[in-house]
Amino acid sequence: MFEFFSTKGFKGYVKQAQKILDANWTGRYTKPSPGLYPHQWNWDSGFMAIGYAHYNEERAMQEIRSLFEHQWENGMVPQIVFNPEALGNYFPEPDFWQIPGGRLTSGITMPPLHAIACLHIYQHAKNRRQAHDFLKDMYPKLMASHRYLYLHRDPAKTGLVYIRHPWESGLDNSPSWDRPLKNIQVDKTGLPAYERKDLAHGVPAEQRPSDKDYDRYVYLVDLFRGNHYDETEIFRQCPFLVQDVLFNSILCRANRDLVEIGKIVGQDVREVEEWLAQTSQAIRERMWSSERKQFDPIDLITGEQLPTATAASFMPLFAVAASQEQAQLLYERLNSVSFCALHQGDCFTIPNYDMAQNEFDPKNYWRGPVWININWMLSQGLKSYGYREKSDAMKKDMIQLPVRFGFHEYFDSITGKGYGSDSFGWTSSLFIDLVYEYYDEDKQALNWLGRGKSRKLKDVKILNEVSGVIPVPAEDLAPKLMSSIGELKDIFYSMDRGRVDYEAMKRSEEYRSYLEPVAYLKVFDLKSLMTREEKLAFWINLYNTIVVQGIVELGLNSSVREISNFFTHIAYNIGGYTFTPDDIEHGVLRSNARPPYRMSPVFKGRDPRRVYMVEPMDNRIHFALVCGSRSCAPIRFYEAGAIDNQLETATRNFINSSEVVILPEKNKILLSEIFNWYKKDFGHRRDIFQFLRPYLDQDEKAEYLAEHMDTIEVEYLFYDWNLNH
Ligand code: 2M8
Repeated sequence: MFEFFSTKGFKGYVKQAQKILDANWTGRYTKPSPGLYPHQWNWDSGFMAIGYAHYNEERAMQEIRSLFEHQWENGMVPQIVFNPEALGNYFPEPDFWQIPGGRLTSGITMPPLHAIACLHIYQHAKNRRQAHDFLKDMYPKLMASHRYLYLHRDPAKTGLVYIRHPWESGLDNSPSWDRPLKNIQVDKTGLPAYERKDLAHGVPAEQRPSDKDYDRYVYLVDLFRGNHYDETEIFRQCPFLVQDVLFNSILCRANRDLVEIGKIVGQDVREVEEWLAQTSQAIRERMWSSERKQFDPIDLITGEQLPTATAASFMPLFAVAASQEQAQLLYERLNSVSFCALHQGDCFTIPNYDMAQNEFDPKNYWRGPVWININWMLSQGLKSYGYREKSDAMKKDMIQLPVRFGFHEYFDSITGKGYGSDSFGWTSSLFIDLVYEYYDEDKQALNWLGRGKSRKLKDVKILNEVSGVIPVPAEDLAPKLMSSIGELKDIFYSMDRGRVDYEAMKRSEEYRSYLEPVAYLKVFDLKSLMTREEKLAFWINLYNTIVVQGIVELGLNSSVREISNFFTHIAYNIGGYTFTPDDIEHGVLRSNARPPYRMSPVFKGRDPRRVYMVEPMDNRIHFALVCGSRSCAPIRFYEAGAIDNQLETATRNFINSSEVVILPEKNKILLSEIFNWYKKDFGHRRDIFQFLRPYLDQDEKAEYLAEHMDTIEVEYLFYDWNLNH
């Protein structure tokens, strides 16, 4: 591996997304969209701040601050803060809410995303001091907002808080609310007069909630204002009280992040830890339906679960509240034709509602389309539980949907067409987050200019050097090595943040026992590898092992590029010879082909290691070598007996991941930098396309490529060198 910065990647699209946010920015907060939503929305601001955190931390903080300036005395953060200068284009506005004291807010709340957003701002801040002050300022406000929920929305102290209006769920007309809303008998004559404004902005009625829904939304608001927003009275009278899976999962995850915030600013976090423990247990135990094998909301009016098949059911993954077994069952459902399976090819993952249900509607708001915010949360959740391929496929869809179809509010899960408002805030901000997180343009640029923090190893560091006599190695050395690596990863992988705790790993007993078989390599007889398959499996596994060990031994925590000569200055002594990762990759596995952008091959002249070259080279190795960064393959153990199939799978997964994106609307294909670096192996554009074709999921994009091989424009993606934690 080596460093090279060469591509434009998503630059233009990031600019476009930033332009949308600039246009929606009011100076204090960002409107979710130019026309349809002219005020400040609660969780939208959280999502906006997450995108801003990457390039405008002032604005990210301002976004959250301005929302919390309108926090109620009881701690509630309102769903909407109205802009007095923009009144008249939305319903319902302050005249309808009639909040005591003439407040310019609505009288309900929304999923409490803000602790998550605040921690994210801090973690990405360039000005750490300022971000620390921000956290200090926000901590008591965030505490008050969670305390409000536990005090007023969980009177029975179950650990689960209730919502009292569908708008509080954020998923307004979700099929989950059909049943409880149907149970509300609305007498039209008793309903206050109102006029919907949401249909006056060019969004067709079929993409919005129905009039019947609105009657019920209004009925509930009327009840709240009639009771002057007294929570005890509302609890007594409200016909809609639901413990929602998404709301409680976000609260649970927000508690998790609030604990971290509290620790950063030196506060006693016991109260939040209790909330966290109580809510995650309640989600796991009380919301789980063992019959349907999913998490369901609980209707507090009937005391029953509300069995619906929405994407909200998967949200305990984001909360990291689901048990491993529950996560496995959720995954099976999430990765099925109901929610668009991996390699299915004729849909976008994941729609908000089960595509196999009769009521599934690919166009209608929260009743079927793909939403970027839900996918963003679920993709993180899946990654936490180790479902990296699915998580990555979702990432690819979240990036390609806005690029191909525009920065819309939601997208058709079958055709990808954008619906609802265009120039939508969180679609733009989360797109920016995804591009920065995964394609990492900025860090690339910094490193290329030599301004990144990198150091050099002076001498080659042999990682398996031990003193004393080494006994004869066990025969199954390679499997032994890999299984101990797997064990290490299992133990030190932190579920809630998706990180490997390399520090703890280094100090552990398990790590010491992993080092034992590595020492044997010194006396390993490389000639005992007879077949091509044995050689391929051995060298790929070894490459992957040395990279992981290098990361641990050198104490790297963000990128292998912290050591500028990482791939040439760590090594194993194997059978008396020194092999660096570059020797293994370019010398052995690429049959001593010249490394890209270098003058000569790694094995020069009569280098005795030449006899171990695997010839002819197999291009698929590029998708199996774990180079310790996020853009390369996930770690796997390769077996001689199965290596052909394993390499096929690795290649297919890579080619259908976010490293290869075909954009028919733009007549463009975005390709992993790997294809650019290894032109020598893959050839030029037509050869690359021919290589891709048999692996690509057979969908309309693959067809497009086949038909436009001569004209399609190629752009290479930024390579993400962040550690593949
Ligand atoms: C939608 O909801 C508002 C009411 O809150 C509406 O339809 O008027 C939802 O998608 C919600 O989740 C979102 O926060 C809001 C603004 O984007 O629009």
